[in-house]
Amino acid sequence: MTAPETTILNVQSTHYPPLLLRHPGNPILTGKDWPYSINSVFNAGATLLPDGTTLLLCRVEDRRGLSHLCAARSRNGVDGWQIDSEPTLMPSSREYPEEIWGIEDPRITFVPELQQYVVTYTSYSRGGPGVSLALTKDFRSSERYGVIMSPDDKDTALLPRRINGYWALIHRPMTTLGAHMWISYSPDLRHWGRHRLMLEARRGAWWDANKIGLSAPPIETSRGWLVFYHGVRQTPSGCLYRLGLALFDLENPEKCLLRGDSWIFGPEAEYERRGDVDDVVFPRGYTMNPDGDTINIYYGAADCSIALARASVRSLLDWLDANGSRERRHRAEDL
Ligand code: BMA
Repeated sequence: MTAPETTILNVQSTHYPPLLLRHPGNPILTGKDWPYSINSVFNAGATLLPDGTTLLLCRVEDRRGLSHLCAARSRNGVDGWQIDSEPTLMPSSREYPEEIWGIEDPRITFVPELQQYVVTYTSYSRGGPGVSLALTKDFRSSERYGVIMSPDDKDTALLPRRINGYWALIHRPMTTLGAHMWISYSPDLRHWGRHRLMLEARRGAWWDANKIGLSAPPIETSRGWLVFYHGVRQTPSGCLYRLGLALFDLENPEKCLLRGDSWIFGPEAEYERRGDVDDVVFPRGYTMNPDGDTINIYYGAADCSIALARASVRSLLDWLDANGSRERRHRAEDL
């Protein structure tokens, strides 16, 4: 007799250190919560507003298959969500033709110098997914800059402060070299250059072989930028989206200081394993608790719902010290 699936999964998960703890109320937001008719809600950017309210800017897919963004606000970041009664940011293909097939996967960075939130998101154009940027003070109105990285490019976030006088953007262009994380710099958020390869997908059988991308925006710690990234493993039955961890130099963020070899979080719960796209955990944002250590990580589950997991920054850094290695490009064992 075969053991029930949940038993097998629970046994497996006990072999991993519980770095990210799932909230028992998961999933915390689904399409059923929406005030208007949609297909699904997932992949939300997250931030804290000045009054302590948690704001999620959610990717909402309508029943044509096209996505827009919609804000949900909650006092405790877990329940009691107040969801905008209509889309907060709609694709506007007349003004922005690159948004013809929708806008997706926002990430939010509060930038103290601008006293604004910078939202970077995927604009789905005829040429494929590109990167667009908008500024907002309140998530009610926004100033849209349009496309800042041409297709095929996605998985972006802005660092919250300038590095050596320049804004820094992490992104994931698809090139003939593969799907790796890059960083680019700009004097004004509009013109981007000095493109540098930041983190490479490994090769062969690795969990993060061939395709990786930034997850939530980097977390600034005294030791460096702590970065969650996703690895996409192709299998005969589809892709597996899992989460890994790396640390980058504070003043030279293209320099990787430590990279974990194994993934730290992967699809295990039923709502992560089964959905419109099976086996996907996809964090897009986090908020920090007043203790300065506990983070609330909001992630899309199976492209169908939004879930929450908690982690300690100190424990993540300890794990990297114990399980990470200095990143060496083209390590012989990876090729
Ligand atoms: C990625 C993005 C995400 C999505 C994921 C899994 O390429 O499109 O929006 O969650 O695939 O389908």
